[in-house]
Amino acid sequence: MDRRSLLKASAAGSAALAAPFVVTRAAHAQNYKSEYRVSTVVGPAFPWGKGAEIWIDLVRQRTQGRINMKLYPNVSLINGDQTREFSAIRQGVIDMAVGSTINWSPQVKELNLFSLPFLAQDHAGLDALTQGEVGKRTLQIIEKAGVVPLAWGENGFRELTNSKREIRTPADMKGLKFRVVGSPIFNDTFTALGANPTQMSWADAQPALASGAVEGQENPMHIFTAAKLHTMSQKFVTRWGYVADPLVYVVNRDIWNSWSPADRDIVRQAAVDAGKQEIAIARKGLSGNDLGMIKEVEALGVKVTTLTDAEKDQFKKAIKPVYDKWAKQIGSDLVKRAEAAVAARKKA
Ligand code: X2X
Repeated sequence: MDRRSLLKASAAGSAALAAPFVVTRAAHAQNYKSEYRVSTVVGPAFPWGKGAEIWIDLVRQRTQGRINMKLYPNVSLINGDQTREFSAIRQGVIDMAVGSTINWSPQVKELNLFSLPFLAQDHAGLDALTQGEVGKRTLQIIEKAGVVPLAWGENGFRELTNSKREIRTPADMKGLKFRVVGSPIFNDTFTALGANPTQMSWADAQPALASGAVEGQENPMHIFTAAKLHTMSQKFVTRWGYVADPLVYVVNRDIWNSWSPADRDIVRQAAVDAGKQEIAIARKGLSGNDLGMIKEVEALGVKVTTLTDAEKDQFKKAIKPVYDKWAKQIGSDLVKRAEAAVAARKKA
């Protein structure tokens, strides 16, 4: 072989070898962003933020860094206004998120399903909802609303806390000022219970609790401890288990479509894996024989009251009109299926 044909041959060889890499790298350069912004309300000190962090790490490892996600806690991409999160994901202001159905309910009314008081009842009931047909339908509704859902996570059962007194009956709530999340069903629920609710973001809730502008709030126990709500005069906790707050791992549709099918599979599977781990973290100390979280809260000088079923019934009775009103708005069919799924659950 003379020098020219040798050069040609080796050029062809290296071009053939390099071609797939050139194509993928060019595709990445064109379609893949150097960073994908992941929104959450709270950071990695909380199970919720930790669950997002696990997802981010799994995707980075499994894509060898092709998909580089970064956590933006405190819904900072939308200045803390958590009820705008869903619209922002849809519009591409946010690329990806691990979000609460509560915060997305103003845009997707069916998601109020999970805020129907005393629907899920316990962890098995929540699993019966999210892991069954109702969960599938809910994810389809999110998809139809323009965002790609991948997996479930969990914030947790939202318990009642306040600075004034032990709450065992609706009468104990009378006139107390509660911060509630910015989804109108919560306003209706607390009003029906005789309390005085004010809607505000989580960012505004903490200074309002600290100053005494509001006297109480509702959030899962892990939020209570990680945000140190006992330092904001929250001396009474009532475990009433009225709302189980699931999370959903999602991606903006255009971002999703910009990835190769193989990368989409990786991101989806990583969300499923991260979600499972996150749910275990969210339930730690709060399920089965492990009630360590309750002891932890009591050790902070907080009185923790766990309602009996008979006591819960009084609350259920008081909020029945709210339940019925919202069941209609959510869609009676979906609500009936949800009630049936919970009734048929395998109790732990
Ligand atoms: O705002 C809240 O209470 C929180 C942090 O639980 C949610 O985002 C639903």
